[in-house]
Amino acid sequence: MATMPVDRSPDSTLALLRAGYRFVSERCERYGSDVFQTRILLAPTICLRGRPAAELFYDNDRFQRATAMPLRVQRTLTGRGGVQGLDGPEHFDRKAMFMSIMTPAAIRQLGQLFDDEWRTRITAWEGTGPVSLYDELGRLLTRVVCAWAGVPLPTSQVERRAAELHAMIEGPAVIGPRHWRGRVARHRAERWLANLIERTRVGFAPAPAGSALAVIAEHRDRSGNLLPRRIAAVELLNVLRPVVAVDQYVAFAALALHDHPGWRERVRDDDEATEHFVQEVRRYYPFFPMAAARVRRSFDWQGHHFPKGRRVLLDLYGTNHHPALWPQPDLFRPERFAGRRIDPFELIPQGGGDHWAGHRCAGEWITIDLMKRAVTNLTAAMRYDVPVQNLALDLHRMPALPPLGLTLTNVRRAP
Ligand code: HEM
Ligand code: MYR
Repeated sequence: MATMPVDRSPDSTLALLRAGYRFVSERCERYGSDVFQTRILLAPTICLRGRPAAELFYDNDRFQRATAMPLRVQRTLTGRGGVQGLDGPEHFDRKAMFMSIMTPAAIRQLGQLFDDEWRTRITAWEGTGPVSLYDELGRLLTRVVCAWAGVPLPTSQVERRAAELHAMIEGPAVIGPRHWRGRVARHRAERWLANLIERTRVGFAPAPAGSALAVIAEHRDRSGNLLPRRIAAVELLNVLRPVVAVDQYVAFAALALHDHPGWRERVRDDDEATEHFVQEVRRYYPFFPMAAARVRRSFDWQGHHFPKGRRVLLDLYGTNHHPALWPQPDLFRPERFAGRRIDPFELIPQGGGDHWAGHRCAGEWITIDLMKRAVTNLTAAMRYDVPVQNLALDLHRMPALPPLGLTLTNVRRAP
């Protein structure tokens, strides 16, 4: 049996929070191994990166999700009782509920709402002072996703709900007030949506057929039971929150256009170039750092023992930057995608494997579609300046973002 390298520190939780996106890769480089064991949250934890590791991690016979997600992540980002923590047939049915919302027509409809809203907002941005792209897009996407999902949202509530959704995304991997803001936000948002689910079910808040609200409110499990309203709220949040999270990728796309201005021309009227650009933004920029699972039954792999119950973390960011998969991984080069088949275990910013059978992100196609539209809006629909500001990405912070969320000035409609 090969010995798995072991990180000897008594506990690495703080080291992980401090090191951020490079935590796993730094140790893999030190040990010369894409598998090692450390202690996180006071328990032995196996960390993995790379293509073979990703393929292993998405094997449902070997791993489960029940009890895998740290509580601090559940209390902020994911909630409790939702699809992320389910296994087997229960997961399959719940996931099918999400996938049924993601039809090509529905994705197009969301995209059109996004484009319409973006074009309206350009007029509002014209003639105002500096615009924080992350904040503006957060509000814009909150309005758009609620309209699309059938969730009523008065204009007076947009700011507040956008702030709650942001707080949930910003809370899981920090200690202190920012974490607590995430918890409070989740509590409030779940209460809001549990109420809405209830009113929808009794007919007081009718939901448009096929909308996320209708699908989730009416979903029945194998025994014919509706979801408890709190869990239905968690699942509705699993649609609203991550669509708003696309604002982070839009800010990254704008940052990439700023740092690589040659691409502004290349993406114009070129769907393929836009696609490569967006895939490279998803590969290159740090967002969802790692996925968590537990060993379902003991097994050996590549000479290493994986005991039943052990927590395992798959480094998504590290796999997207693995030198064996991506030559010069730390250069932003969209052309690397020209002629490259997208493998389900190599490019995994939103998880790997199969969308229906496993835990791969249900919203991956939505994300790509919205990002492509954002790139087109940034390059063809508007003009703007990027004033001098600190644009350094802080890889120590999860999620990472330039300090002011990318400020634009002199925004105007394209001639
Ligand atoms: C799961 C990332 C956008 C809905 C996931 C996972 C990741 C991820 C890493 C977990 C994979 C795993 O556990 O193996 C992202 C990123 C996004 C994004 C970076 C960019 C903003 C979206 C969107 C939606 C969505 C737009 C819905 C409209 C979901 C759902 C799951 C999920 C429902 C749970 C799937 C399951 O457990 O089976 N996402 N996501 N995500 N995502 Fe996303
Ligand atoms: C979503 O809202 O589901 C998509 C985007 C979330 C990004 C969150 C980034 C920080 C998460 C740290 C989680 C660690 C999981 C083991």
